[in-house]
Amino acid sequence: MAKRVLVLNGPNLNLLGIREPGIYGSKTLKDIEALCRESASELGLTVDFRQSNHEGELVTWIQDARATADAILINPAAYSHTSLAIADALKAVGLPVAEVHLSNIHQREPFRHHSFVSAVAVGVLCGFGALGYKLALQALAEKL
Ligand code: CA2
Repeated sequence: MAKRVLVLNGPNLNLLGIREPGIYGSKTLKDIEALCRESASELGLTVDFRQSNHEGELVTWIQDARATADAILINPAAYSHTSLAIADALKAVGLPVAEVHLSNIHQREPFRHHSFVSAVAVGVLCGFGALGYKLALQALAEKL
């Protein structure tokens, strides 16, 4: 059976392609979803692609993934830098996690340099734009 990857996107990523293309590129979240679906089918994976502006909703989806997914790809957006709840949930489910950021968070403001999620991720990709999602799916497919 095809392995299932839950792809989670955090707050404000629904605005991609509409504002700040200089930092985040011109692709919309719909474009990134299409890229993930295309890459997943090449890799023999299925993706469940979601976005939320609410920390608790993301935590609930992560908890539910115990029964519905084999791995998690997450761009936690600003919650990367603030949310112990998301990091705890990811640790609790025990699935392989890939963390993705469109921008290189280490080239940006100091408050973006630390992510609570990184400590519970198998690996982290940042600075490759939408390509990071594709690379992360490849890495998770290898891992699975
Ligand atoms: O580089 C990334 O992918 C980030 O996770 C994006 C987050 C930011 O808080 C992280 O530090 C790095 C921000 C997502 C907001 O996306 C927007 C898109 C268009 C316009 C405004 C915000």
